[in-house]
Amino acid sequence: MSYTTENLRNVVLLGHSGCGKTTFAETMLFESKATSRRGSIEEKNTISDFTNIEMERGNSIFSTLMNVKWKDSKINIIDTPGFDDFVGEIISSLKVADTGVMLLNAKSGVEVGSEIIWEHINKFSTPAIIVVNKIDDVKSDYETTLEQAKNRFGNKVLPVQYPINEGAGFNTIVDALRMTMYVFPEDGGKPQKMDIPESEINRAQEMHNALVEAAAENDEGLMEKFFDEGSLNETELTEGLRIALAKQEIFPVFCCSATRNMGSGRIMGFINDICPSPADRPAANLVGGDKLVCNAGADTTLFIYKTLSEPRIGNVTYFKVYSGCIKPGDELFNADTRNSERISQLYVANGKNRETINQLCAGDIGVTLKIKEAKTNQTLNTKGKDRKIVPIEFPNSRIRVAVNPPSKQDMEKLMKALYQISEEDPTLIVDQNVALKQTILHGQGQLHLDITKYRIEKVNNIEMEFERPRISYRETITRPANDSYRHKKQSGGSGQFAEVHMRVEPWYEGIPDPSDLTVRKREIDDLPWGGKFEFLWCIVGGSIDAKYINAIKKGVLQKMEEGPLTGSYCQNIRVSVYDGKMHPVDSNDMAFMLASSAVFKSAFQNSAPQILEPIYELEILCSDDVMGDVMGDLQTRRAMILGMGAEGHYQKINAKVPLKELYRYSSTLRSLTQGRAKFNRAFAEYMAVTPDIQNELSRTHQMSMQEA
Ligand SMILES: Nc1nc2c(ncn2[C@@H]2O[C@H](COP(=O)(O)OP(=O)(O)O)[C@@H](O)[C@H]2O)c(=O)[nH]1
Ligand SMILES: [Mg+2]
Repeated sequence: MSYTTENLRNVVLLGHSGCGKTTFAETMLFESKATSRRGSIEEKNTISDFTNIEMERGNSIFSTLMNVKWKDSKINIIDTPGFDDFVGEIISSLKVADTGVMLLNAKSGVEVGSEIIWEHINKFSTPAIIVVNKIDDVKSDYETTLEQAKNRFGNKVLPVQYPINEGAGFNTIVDALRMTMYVFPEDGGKPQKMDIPESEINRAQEMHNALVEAAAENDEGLMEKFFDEGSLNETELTEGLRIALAKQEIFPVFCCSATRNMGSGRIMGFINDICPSPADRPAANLVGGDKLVCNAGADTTLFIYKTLSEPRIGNVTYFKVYSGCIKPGDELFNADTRNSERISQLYVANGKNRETINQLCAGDIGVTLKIKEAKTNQTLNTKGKDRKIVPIEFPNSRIRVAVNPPSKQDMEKLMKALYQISEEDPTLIVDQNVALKQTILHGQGQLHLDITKYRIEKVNNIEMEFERPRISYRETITRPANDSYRHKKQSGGSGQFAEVHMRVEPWYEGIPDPSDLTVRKREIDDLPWGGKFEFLWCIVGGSIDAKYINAIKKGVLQKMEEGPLTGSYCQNIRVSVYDGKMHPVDSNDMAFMLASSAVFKSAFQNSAPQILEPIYELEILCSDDVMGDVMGDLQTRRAMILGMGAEGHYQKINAKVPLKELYRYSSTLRSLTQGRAKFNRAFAEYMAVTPDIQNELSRTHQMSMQEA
């Protein structure tokens, strides 16, 4: 059966790893009768963590789509992994969700992961509710968790419920919105509704009043009514909360025990009554600035937020319908690849279980198989429409490692598998780096890379080793030098002859022409590896024919691709060719190329060459108590501190650090701070290395050249 847009609710389960998201999804599925038995993490039989790797590790790695029917609604549920290493799965799920369900662990309160995820919720402006889970735990502390949530997420955090008897004996929740007390049977499920006892009535009433006020505050009509009559009726209260929640003016808080199956029914009821349908959300942004309203009656637009390759099935494509409806057999047009795609099968999913469906309408989330080429972030439209939903922006990578198969024969297989994974996971970047002669994997954290290795080994059956990645250095010069070289070869019949005189200089923006030379021709190249190369042809009197210009330039560029010091790319150099000699018979392009390479190399070595290393800018956020350790560690990494100061509840440090010193930084930071820090990094610039590092690098290079 197909649901209308108004009856759809798309929720994403978010929270620090281990707070109970996957278990909560399990209780929602069971309570809504989407499943007939409740699985658990311990028994490795949850609907959401269905891949072998998730079962083996006992936590989520991929986002999983599920759906339940509750009252009038179809609730699409996306469970996400909690670790920041899998941020790609978190933000792609947030892209298509209309409500965030933020789970907190009642025994540990607001954790680092919770704060990181809350920032993502804010960035997406997603309305959110908070569920405090594990109320049955002996160490559960609802009050403290609620206080921390208010403290960290702001005073728009408003409790709807509180537990009466948290801990091992937990079975009762007071609901201040309904002004009802729920008492759960031994094994959870449907609670008995009771009057709130005398002893709790004041506290419940106070919470109720706060909710009424929040409901009235965000709508003028309701505000007037509230002032006139001092209260709101149930319909008005619901309406007011709906408005406030959609505007992120309230973040209501609920209680739950996912393992005991207590509390999820009421939360689904709230999602049905008050959380926004896709039609209640702002229109989607299109590339180019236009907006797309979620309207089932309009032309069809789908957006792919995730793909996964399943054994024996092939590509599984997850999408949200942003406009119109979709039926099996529909022919769509891919706005990114310009290809036509036939949607032959249409499904809704509960983890790995798929059920065919004959239509999905605007706002709904579904699955299709076997579409040809479509990838994450692409938009499919009715023929004739060219809409592109603004793509998900995946973050920069934070860690890199070189990979190798144990034997060369396996390289091709390994590459194929890695490219396959990186297609499903846009936060994993595979770079077959010619300059470094290594294959570099860029990812979000050590766990991210370790999981990738594990997948390659277990799923693809290919051994893979991690290796320290080489650094992409650059070479340049710091003072001018003149030099000349004569290439002469007499071998039997025809010989080879070319002589080139050349000046090399450091190039900089606005460098004046040489005062002692006449520039006849000028070429400035943006080098593919960054920096500039300026080439001046200053031959007067025809000592070298102009037909050799290209060969001479090519000779220089060849050397610039493999610098004399370390074999790295050279940059920001000006070359002026001002004299030379040619031979009427023996001169040719090859001879001039060889002469030019040779003279460039020797001139380069006489112009105080300098090795440059890549510098990254780091932004580190950490809690106060670990600030000292983080700073101390940075000091050992040749870091230049650019600034530090408080940002919200974090301390923020900005620093520039050489890439060489960032090897395994993500793991070090995690263990140094017990996870209470996170960082982002981006390439900043190339900077000169110190003389001792330069000596060491050139020596190592010379040695490796001799070995080779
Ligand atoms: N006591 C208790 N344990 C829970 C509850 N919910 C989940 N757990 C346990 O917490 C662990 C992590 O749960 P999981 O659902 O994988 O958390 P996720 O990482 O957020 O998906 C598992 O061992 C669960 O059995 C709960 O409500 N109470
Ligand atoms: Mg999970």
